[in-house]
Amino acid sequence: MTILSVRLHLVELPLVRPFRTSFGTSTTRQLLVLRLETETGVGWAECAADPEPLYSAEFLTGASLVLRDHLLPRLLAWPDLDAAHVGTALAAVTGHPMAKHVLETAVLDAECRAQGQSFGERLGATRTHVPAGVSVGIADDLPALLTEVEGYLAAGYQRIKLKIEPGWDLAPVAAVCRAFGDVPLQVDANAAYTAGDLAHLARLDDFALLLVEQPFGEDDLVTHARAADLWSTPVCLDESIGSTHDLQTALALGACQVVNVKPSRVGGYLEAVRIHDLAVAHGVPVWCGGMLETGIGRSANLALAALPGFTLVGDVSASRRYYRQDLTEELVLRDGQIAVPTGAGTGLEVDETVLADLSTSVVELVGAPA
Ligand code: OSB
Ligand code: MG
Repeated sequence: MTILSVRLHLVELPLVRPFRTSFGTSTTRQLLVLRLETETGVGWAECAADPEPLYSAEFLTGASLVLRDHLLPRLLAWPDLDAAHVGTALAAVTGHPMAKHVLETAVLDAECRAQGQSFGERLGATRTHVPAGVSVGIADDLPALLTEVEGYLAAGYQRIKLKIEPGWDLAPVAAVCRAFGDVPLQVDANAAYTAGDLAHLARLDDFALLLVEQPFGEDDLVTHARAADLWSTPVCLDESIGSTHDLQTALALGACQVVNVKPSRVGGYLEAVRIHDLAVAHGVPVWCGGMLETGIGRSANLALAALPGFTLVGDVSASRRYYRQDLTEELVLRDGQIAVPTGAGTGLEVDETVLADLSTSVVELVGAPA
């Protein structure tokens, strides 16, 4: 395919409620939306990088610069471009998986739309619906947390994930267990703890959690391996797994028993499928994580989460959990599940009027301005 134009929108969407994690609080989601036009049609993707490099090293301004100055020129220079070769075309650039992800996904979307193939078909989905879980931010106090969790359970969410940090860990877990009995529950620390907290966090074993996600630093596989040995709660990695190679290392060290597969963190859906395949080969269950995506990214996450190795409930929630107005038609929760879109590409249409309204800047990186 030939790339005719590339447009980058900087978008700011209000969140329905602030989302607080151990690394910060967001009241809006700022993201990049990329529209790519080829001779066979259009593809869309969103970049998950945040305004600040807190979750990982990438951030919005950095991602747009590396896209413009280092990634796009390599993509444009690649002969006979197709989605399967985007990774190879960009491989000389070190790091920047979220920026690479947005380019590969837009090419993949354009390719699938042109071929009339859905993301689910392309990636190997075997389910038509995906059970939905929800990631619950750190609350102001325990009553506020219980009210929020109660609302999600009433809506039908099948699994609750609580964000934790030092000072907000055992008490919220105990409170949710006391209030809601044996609701499937897990926690995510976003790397907020250190090896000195191994004994403290071992007390989570009393609550029969599904897993504890990324308690320690991104590069601290050794402490994760000690935790996996010491705790009965399974250890899940998020930030530490940037590639299939990282997963090989983590498995060799015994640093995780479960993996959160987040397409943006690993450079795209094709690498996410390879991670899924490796995990399945090792008998390691995986689930699909998220980055508060709009319908553009979440529709594709649904297709990935419908692969057979995704045996645990993921963080792909309905549009309303995040936004009053999504950038696509709404993804809805029905009987605790969300339907995997069946249309070509990601299967959802971008509402270009809403997109234009919520864009704080629009740059034409390739091709003539509209
Ligand atoms: O660590 O999984 C995470 C959101 C933003 C950044 C990191 C994480 C998250 C979530 C929310 O937990 C997942 C979602 O609902 O998209
Ligand atoms: Mg996480």
